[in-house]
Amino acid sequence: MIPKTKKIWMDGTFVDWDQATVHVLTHSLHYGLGVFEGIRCYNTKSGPAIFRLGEHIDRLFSSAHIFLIDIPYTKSEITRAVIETVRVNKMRECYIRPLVYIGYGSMGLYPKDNPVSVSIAVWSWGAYLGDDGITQGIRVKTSSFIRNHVNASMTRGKVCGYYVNSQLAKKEAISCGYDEALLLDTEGYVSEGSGENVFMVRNGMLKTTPLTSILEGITRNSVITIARDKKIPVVEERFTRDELYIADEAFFTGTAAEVTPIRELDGRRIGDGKPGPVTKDIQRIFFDIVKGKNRKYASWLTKV
Ligand code: PPE
Repeated sequence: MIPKTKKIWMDGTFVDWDQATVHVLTHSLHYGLGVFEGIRCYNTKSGPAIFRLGEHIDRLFSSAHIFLIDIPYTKSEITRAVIETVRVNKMRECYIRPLVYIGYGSMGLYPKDNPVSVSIAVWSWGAYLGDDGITQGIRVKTSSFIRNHVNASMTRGKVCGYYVNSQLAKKEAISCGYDEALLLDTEGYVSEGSGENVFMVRNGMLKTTPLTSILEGITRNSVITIARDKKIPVVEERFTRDELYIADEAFFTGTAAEVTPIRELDGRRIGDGKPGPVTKDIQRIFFDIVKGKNRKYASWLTKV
């Protein structure tokens, strides 16, 4: 169970956690069309700060745009509501989940005039893949399930229903004794984790998958920026699972997963089987940035 907080923002008003309910005929619940974000707020020495809030709000609206959903609020209203939700719950550090969903009205796939609703919840969420995952690295399994084709799902959108695919992969990986799944695309190239983008290090170069079949991760973008600023070459190109097997280092990125090293894939040790120097360096810089200890990237933080 996630720990309850006090209030959840629902369509402009703060509702008590236990009262934040919807009708069982809520359209999104039946057909999976809703868009959402995952954002983190970190405790810094000058108080709580939200990481790359503007980019997350932009992506929320882009997701809605792709799916022809009209969010009945402006970007600045949602931005203010996110900040306010962190504030009223007196959170110093938390995960923030804005959700845009189609409400109760008509049934059937075409939701004609059903209302579009927005909720924003916050809660404490520690390391997504465990504290040991962050420090020691995780064990990953290539999934037998394939990432949605780009013309089956619009991968620039962060859409509720897509996570059915992710859950198939995640459940399979866990049942086989692994920590996380790696999905391939429809052509057999590496795409991403169930809820993370993937990177590898080989011969001093950082490589990540191009944006075709993956979510355009904001952590991915942050890591690319950090690496380029450090003069580490970064390429965005397709690669195969066996290139990952022989990589020197690999890691996942995501808001929830942050920067999580991968120490094993499909029973093959990656590099030395522990977080490598480039991964550790990027991880350290990333955590310094989010915790407000790196002035160079101060513009990535919005004070609460
Ligand atoms: N790919 C997928 C499929 C994905 O869900 C995420 C985030 C990412 C990449 C990384 O994107 P970004 O957070 O912008 O760096 N997954 C979110 C949901 C996780 C969950 O279990 O819920 C997250 O990390 O918040």
